[in-house]
Amino acid sequence: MRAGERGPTLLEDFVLREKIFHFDHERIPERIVHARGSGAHGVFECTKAIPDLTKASIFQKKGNSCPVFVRFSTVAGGAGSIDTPRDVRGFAVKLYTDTGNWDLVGNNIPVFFIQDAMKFPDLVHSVKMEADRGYPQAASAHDTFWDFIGLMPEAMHMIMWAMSDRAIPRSLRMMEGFGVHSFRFVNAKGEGRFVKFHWKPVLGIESTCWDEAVKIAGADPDFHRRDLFEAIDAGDFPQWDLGVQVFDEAWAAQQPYDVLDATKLIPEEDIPVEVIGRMTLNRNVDNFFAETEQAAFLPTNIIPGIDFTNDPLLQGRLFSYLDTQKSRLGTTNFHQIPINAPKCPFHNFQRDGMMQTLVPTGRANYEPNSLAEAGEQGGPRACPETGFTSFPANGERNDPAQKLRVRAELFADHYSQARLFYRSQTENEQAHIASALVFELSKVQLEHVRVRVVSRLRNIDETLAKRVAAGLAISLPEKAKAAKAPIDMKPSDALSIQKQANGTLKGRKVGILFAEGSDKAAIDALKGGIEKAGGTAFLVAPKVGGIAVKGGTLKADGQLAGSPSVLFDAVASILMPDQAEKLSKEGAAVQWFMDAYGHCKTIAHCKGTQPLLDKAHVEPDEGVVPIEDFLKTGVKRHWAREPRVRDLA
Ligand code: HDE
Repeated sequence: MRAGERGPTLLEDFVLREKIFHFDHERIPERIVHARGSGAHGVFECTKAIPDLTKASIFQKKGNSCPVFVRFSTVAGGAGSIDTPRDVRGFAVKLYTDTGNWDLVGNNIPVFFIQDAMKFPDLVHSVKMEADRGYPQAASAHDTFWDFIGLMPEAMHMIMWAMSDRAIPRSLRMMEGFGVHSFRFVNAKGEGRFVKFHWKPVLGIESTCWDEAVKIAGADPDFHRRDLFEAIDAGDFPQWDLGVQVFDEAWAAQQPYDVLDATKLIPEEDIPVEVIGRMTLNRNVDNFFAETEQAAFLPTNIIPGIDFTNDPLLQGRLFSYLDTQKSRLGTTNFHQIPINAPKCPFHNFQRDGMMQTLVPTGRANYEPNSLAEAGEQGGPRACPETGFTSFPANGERNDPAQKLRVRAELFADHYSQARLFYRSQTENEQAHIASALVFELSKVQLEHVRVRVVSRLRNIDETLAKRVAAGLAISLPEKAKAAKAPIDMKPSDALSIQKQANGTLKGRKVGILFAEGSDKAAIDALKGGIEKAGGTAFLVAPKVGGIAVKGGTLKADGQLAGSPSVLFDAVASILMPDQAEKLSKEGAAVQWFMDAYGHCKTIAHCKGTQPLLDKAHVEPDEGVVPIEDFLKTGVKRHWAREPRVRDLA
């Protein structure tokens, strides 16, 4: 859209702007590793039930099946690099089971370069393009990689695999896959065993020759992606058997290597691989970006019956993948993207965030809640029978600790210090707590919620509970059962604000009210004294422009109606009687003193102010002082006054 046939393009052309705007943002950050990948959908079927080993629902019955999504990848190259470099291949499987997504994020090599997650960024930095020159792309044949490797003897086993023909596969359909780490199977009795996962290609394992791989890179950089796509398209569905090596701690303890060390494999001759399922890839993606690119694999996606071990490499991964998806997909709600969303019902109290697409109903978005007691939707509950629970005993050598979702015994004392706090307050402060509770609970509409809180107050202080119950006009409920009986601690003055009040003017703000005819010298003297003591004086008058006072003219900092006494820590007034008389018909002026009095502030005044004080019902007390005594009295709350302005019962 332009102004005239050959005129300037109009900003109004939202069609142009929206199209270009969207195009400008079509890319997301590529994966820091495994950037180049190819994905496909399929199905997994259990071919042998293993309920003795795991309670995972998918393995309970032969024939159980679930949809899967698989993404194969190279590790070092960028998203647009070639398919056939010498490299490890990623073999990431997402199984959408009926108890949630299980992501088995493995490689085509059963061991890894490093033993501990701490070294992963170093490994990846060393193999990627060199930092200054930005090359080589998708290749490990360069200084920094081999420098790092030479300094990391633990990498040598993996190097054997990476330098073997395994690292130049003929086809993605002809690669083995490995979970690499020792994972754990947990059965319904709660017994745990170690498990290593293997994917065995039905087509067998096949590799290229190095010379071939190099030539293919030029002839068809998409060799593997094309091969996978075309095979599935032609109905020639690739398949893998899922095998497991299962062993226990006693067996592990006998081995000359640590089963938690990801640079070690378990020879199949020692523990045979038992086949328990078969995966068939039978559907290409409809949209590469929406599915393959947005697929977010997380080793933390596990299901009841499968658990982690203390493998330090695995433990690091448990953090890393969640974190990386946030930066790659831009939002904590990446789970909601169709390729990542579970295909079984799921519930949680996670809410909001960028790109939220779900519209949860009801007000239950926290746990615990008792909304259901009032017939409201209370939301999901943790279910120890069907939900995920962590395997408690780590069971590994030198690790006597138990993983428990618990709090230590003494944490069960919930009341002793609440009682200490309440009992350390002055009478006024206790009254404030009681009225705050009455106010808050009076706003609560769910009767049982209100009653439950009062029943808990009885564990803190019986009089407090009684006061609140009386304030709400409800009968005192039964005392809530305390997990641990509270003890009486010695009250502490440091917990009370009032017991520490010192009357200082430092940092405090004093409002000084004046009007026509007020004594400028007295105002200046008061202001000077306040400032000298570190406070601020703020002049308030019915009008802000300069007004005639005794001794000259004076400008106010704020107009009376716009400068209520709540803005000040204390107030003072220097007024001629006729002006005070006049102001006593002025709501803002009367309220000024009424509030200051009601809020227990120091009120310093000259004699002339009296008519206004009378109108505001300001009664004499130790906080209502002649103007000359203001600096001596200081800025504090005169709590002794409070029972006269408020019912503290
Ligand atoms: Fe990964 N790895 N990794 N990794 N990994 C990623 O996650 C990481 C490791 C593997 O197709 C990243 O989503 C750390 C072992 C595959 O989307 C990142 C450590 C194994 C894929 C990440 C490891 C893998 C990734 C980058 C050491 C084989 C591709 C983008 C503690 C068992 C998944 C992403 C896909 C991807 C971190 C080690 C396999 C950065 C910190 C060992 C197949 O989170």
